[in-house]
Amino acid sequence: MKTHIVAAAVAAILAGSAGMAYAQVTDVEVGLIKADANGDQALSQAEVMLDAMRGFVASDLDGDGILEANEVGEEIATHPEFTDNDTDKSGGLTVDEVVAEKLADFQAIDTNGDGLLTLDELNAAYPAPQE
Ligand SMILES: [Ca+2]
Ligand SMILES: [Ca+2]
Ligand SMILES: [Ca+2]
Ligand SMILES: [Ca+2]
Repeated sequence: MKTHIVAAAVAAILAGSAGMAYAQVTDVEVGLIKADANGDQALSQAEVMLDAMRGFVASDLDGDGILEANEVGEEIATHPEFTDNDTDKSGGLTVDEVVAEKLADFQAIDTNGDGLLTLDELNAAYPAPQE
C-alpha cells in the first residue's frame, strides 16, 4: 500500500528516529525508495532505467558497456536470469540486453498497465519471505 510507506515516514518523523521505522521496511520498499527519484512512491520506466543503469555502470568494471562473467562473478554469470537475458549468447550483457530485460520486467510487474510500479505491484512481483 502507498499509505504504508507514508505511514512509515510519518512514524519516523514523529519518533525522530528513522532507524526504528526503517527496521520494519522490507527490501522491496528500500529498493522503491532508492529508485524513486521524484518521491511519488511509484516507479516510472525512467526511474527503473536510471536505477538499472546505475547498477550497470557500477558492475561494468572495465567500462566497455558489456557486463562480462568476470565482472559479475561466476555465480551470476551462470544464473538462468543472466544467460536468458544474454539474447545473442555472447557471454556478456550489453546495455541493450539489460534494457530489454528491464522493459519486459516492468511490463510484467505493472499489472494495471498505468506505467507506474506501485509498492503493491512490486510486493506482488517480489513476495517477501514470511517469518
Ligand atoms: Ca517515482
Ligand atoms: Ca565490461
Ligand atoms: Ca550478449
Ligand atoms: Ca501500475
